[in-house]
Amino acid sequence: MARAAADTVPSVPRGERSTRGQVRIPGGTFWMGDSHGDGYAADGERPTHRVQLSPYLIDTKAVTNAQFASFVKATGYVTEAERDGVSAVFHLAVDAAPADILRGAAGVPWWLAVRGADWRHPAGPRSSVGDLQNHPVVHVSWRDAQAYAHWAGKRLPTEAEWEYAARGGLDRARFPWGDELTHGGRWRCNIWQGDFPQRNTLDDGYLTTAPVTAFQPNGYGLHNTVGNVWEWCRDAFRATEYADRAGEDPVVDPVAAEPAEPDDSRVPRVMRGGSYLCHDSYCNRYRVAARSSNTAESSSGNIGFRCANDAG
Ligand SMILES: [Ca+2]
Ligand SMILES: [Ca+2]
Ligand SMILES: [Cu+2]
Repeated sequence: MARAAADTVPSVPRGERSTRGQVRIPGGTFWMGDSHGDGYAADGERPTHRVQLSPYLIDTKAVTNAQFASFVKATGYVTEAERDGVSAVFHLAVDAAPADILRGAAGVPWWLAVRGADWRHPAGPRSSVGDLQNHPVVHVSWRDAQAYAHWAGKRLPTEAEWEYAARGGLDRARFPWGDELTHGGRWRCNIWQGDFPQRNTLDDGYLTTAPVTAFQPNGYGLHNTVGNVWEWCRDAFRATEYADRAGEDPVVDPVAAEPAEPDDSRVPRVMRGGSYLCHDSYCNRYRVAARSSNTAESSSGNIGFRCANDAG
């Protein structure tokens, strides 16, 4: 599905600046990264370091199917998954004719390439978003997310902005609400319960996406930062990013250096927050410090995004 750098996504008109659905995050300094030793070394969640951010705005919710539909209706935008004709769907969620189920991905057999899976058909051609208007849009690439933000008069958050907002004012906590995963036996986010990847007990109520306002918001009013869907951030991803910042204290408004060819579809871009597939047995990235990435052209049924804005 890789394509040449020159083959960029369709351009859309720049929208007038909009702060709709956004909350103002006051500037401040925080400890960025994993203070608990929970992370996978290869992800580069350490060293922890102090980051100082200017005030900014960020969406309290991930972009929904209804919102993305408005964007598509206004611009005629066609997503990368639609142009490719295929996207990745979790095997227990697939709703497609056998002939449309193309193959499993190497090393991650629970992901199936499904012909006709896209944002309108998140589980495959037989599915729709009719009942999922308030769920996060998925099967959107980083470049699709960029296009939406451009049109909406917003922008993607930097990785540092995402983490600071997800922390909700708590200092070095593991989750947006504190250090304990559950509270009185109740789930506070949408991840996986049971035996991954075959049996999900649905303790939290959801096999795949939950509505964007499911579960309590954090101290800044943000819903579902961890769990539900991964969220694209603006930055290019490098596992050595934090190590490279060593010596700066605090690091002020960090943004990863753009690669030589920023439009290249294969540039790895930061994703944050983990998804409904996260489970301690194989992927504990449902923590505020957790980092991951995917190439700018990639899409799947568990990647979405939320937007940010300068404080203005
Ligand atoms: Ca779940
Ligand atoms: Ca999320
Ligand atoms: Cu995960």
